[in-house]
Amino acid sequence: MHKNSSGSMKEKSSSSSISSTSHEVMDGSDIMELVENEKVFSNFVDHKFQELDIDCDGKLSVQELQPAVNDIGAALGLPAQGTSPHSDHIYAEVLNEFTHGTQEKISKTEFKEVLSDFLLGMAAGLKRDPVIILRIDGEDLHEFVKSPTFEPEMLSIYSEIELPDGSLKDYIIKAFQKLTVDQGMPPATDPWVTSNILEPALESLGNALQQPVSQETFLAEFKRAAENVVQLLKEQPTIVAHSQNTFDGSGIRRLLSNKFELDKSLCILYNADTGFCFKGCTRDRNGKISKEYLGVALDSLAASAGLPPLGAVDQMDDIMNEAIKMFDAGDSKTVKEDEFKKLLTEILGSIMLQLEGNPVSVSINSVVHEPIASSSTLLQPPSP
Ligand SMILES: [Ca+2]
Repeated sequence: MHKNSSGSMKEKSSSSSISSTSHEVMDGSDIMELVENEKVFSNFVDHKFQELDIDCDGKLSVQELQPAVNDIGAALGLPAQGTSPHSDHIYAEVLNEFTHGTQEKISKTEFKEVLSDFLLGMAAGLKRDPVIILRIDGEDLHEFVKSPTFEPEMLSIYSEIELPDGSLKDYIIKAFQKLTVDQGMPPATDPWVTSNILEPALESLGNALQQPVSQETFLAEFKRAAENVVQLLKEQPTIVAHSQNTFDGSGIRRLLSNKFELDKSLCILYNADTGFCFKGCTRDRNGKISKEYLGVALDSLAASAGLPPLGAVDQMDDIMNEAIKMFDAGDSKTVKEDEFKKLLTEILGSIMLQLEGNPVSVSINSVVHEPIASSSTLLQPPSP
């Protein structure tokens, strides 16, 4: 597998539930090295800045910052801008970090500060939840299909599928979506996997897919489809970035137990100069803040509390929205700033208790079509 020149991918030495023979780990240590080496990082920033400063006026406009914002998005694993309101919201936040919410041009110093913050944040995230790069070439899926656990596992998946009017094809597609990289299957919902692997694999089953749905037809046709998938993966191995993130509330506990850090985080929400708090939130004539903004405020605190951004993980969205709803009760729609901060702290506390009782573990698998280190030009070392 491709390794970039700085060797940011390292062989994973510890044991892992992933059985694939070909996998590598990104743990952020190389990003850390880049940012902490003043000389190398300055050189990196100079190069990036020059590349972005199209009109050479020594400042970066909102327009000129776009490629950097897109790169950060790609490095965070977001889909392209404009494909989902959730991720667009995060792109807007990234841009806001650079421009502090204004439309003004920024200097190289400002650019360097924000870039360094992003990269360090990214490195810390990778350290906590390393990303494992898997090359899925059909071998593991082949093993799975041959193994004695194949039948019982597929029957159990079959019994979980609820498609009252579904065709045999619908059942098989659903079953592929339920397989994971552990069984050697790349995420079947990925558009590239759907059109290059899954659809051709099913097409060659032809009329067999017209049969009525039963345990027998499901097992037999799924097996044939899986064998086709093995063949297609052999011809077009798929690179998948896999990470396992556990949200257990420890990040919130750390934040809440450190008053200084907490105040600092809450302060970010409030800009003393303008009298405005975080993005888009304004106060009414009486200086009160609408409780509608609790969600946005929680989202702004997410990173420092070890939580995913709202919209990124369904199970976490449910927990966070539930907590907001719980404290959003009461008649008054607006509250004073102190009360707002208190509510926010209580929401965090409630999410913490919930996660400590029932940690949420999510497995994130995304297909990368190029070696990950070059999928974002942000992390490419400057050319000599
Ligand atoms: Ca410029």
